[in-house]
Amino acid sequence: MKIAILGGDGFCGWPTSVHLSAQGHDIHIIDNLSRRWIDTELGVQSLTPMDSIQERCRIWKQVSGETIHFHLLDLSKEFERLKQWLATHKPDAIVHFAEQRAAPYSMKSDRHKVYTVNNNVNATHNLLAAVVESGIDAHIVHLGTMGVYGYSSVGAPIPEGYLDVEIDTPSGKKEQEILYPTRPGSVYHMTKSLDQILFQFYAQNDGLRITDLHQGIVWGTHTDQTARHEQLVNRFDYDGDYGTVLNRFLIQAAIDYPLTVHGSGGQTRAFIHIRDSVRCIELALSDAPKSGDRVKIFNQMTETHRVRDLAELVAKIAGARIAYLPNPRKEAAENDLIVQNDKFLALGLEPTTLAEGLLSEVVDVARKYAHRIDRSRVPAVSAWTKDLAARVEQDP
Ligand code: NAD
Ligand code: USQ
Repeated sequence: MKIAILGGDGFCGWPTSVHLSAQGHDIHIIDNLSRRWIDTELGVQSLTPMDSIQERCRIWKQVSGETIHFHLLDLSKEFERLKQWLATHKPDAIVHFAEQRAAPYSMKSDRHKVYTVNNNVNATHNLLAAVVESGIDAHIVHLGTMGVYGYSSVGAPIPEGYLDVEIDTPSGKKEQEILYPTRPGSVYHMTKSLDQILFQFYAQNDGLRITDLHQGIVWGTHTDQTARHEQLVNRFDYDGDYGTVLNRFLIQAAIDYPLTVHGSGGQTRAFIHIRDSVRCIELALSDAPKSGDRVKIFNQMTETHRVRDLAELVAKIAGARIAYLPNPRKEAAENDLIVQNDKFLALGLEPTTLAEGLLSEVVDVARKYAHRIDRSRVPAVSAWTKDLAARVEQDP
């Protein structure tokens, strides 16, 4: 297939690009490199030394013999160029990763809220409108998030996208299928909830073929393909805005920094290793909906864990200390989370569990690159409200 990977320079996009290229697909990365600019804005860098996207593609050609094409394009601002690109290249499938994905970054200030909404909602809507206008029949696979549901599973598993509800009407009870209700906990997660409505509309109105993958927190670094050459290494964010919780704990342990648990650490979240994330995208591409189908929704996660349990596990493996800090986020102090993920298991996913992957990740990656860590960038200082900001700043 000819596959456009929107956001293919990012943490999930790059390993997906090389994985699909290795399988013989014709890969075209579209990215505006905004994530690299945000590193500059925040004064941080990936734990792993990342080459430019052009250099990564050159090394990939050398290692694999396959070509990955790169196109510099801003999805949220360059609608006409996007439309022309689609009409000219006619991809069979489009994988859409190209959004601002950090909840703390989206809550940093009013400017960051506005940027995140403008960037994410316009990127998704521009893509959908451009696919309709160019008349192509590409299967769109979008990376959504488990967080749209707000982690309140009311004791029942979160289903894969849809819920059957019974409604009282004057003529008696009627059954209706609805999108599982969203309750996002950050401006970033809110944009993913809005994306869902855009997808529902374009599938129903224009017959677009869309799969929405509600992904949990991705951990790990390498996949089989990124491990083939030092210069193909994946990015690894550890700072207080972009670093996700388990990857942060791993590098904190490597530099003897007390593990930064927010509040009591009673938050339960869904997780998936980057290797499984890449494989799920391959599986979703092979199982495309037909035109006229409702949006196909998968829960893309393999395990759930409580944050303090993760901290205790990393502390045990790596001998780290744990610090329980005031939580800069407005979120439930404790929650349960049960998630259905039967669809990917049925398609053949064999999950990498924390138990297997964790030790090598600590040793191979976190310790190898520990000298690149700026300790001053580790604290998470982006607060959800002004009240919480005052508490975080007072934290010694
Ligand atoms: P990332 O920030 O590393 O990558 C996103 C890429 O998209 C970057 O290369 C960025 O430059 C590009 N981009 C952003 N806006 C763009 C625009 N307007 N035009 C063109 N390119 C643009 O993020 P990631 O961790 O790779 O996440 C990818 C997707 O997966 C996101 O949509 C995210 O919401 C979703 N997701 C990520 C995780 C995770 O733990 N990393 C978990 C669940 C879902
Ligand atoms: N947390 C800590 N200590 C830290 C960092 C985080 O205790 O140092 C806690 C947070 O308070 C939160 C939980 O860990 O309760 C998860 O935080 P996170 O930053 O790892 O994940 P999150 O903000 O939810 O966002 C990440 C990705 C996002 C993706 C989402 C999947 O950045 O793109 O959509 O995971 S999910 O959480 O399932 O919505």
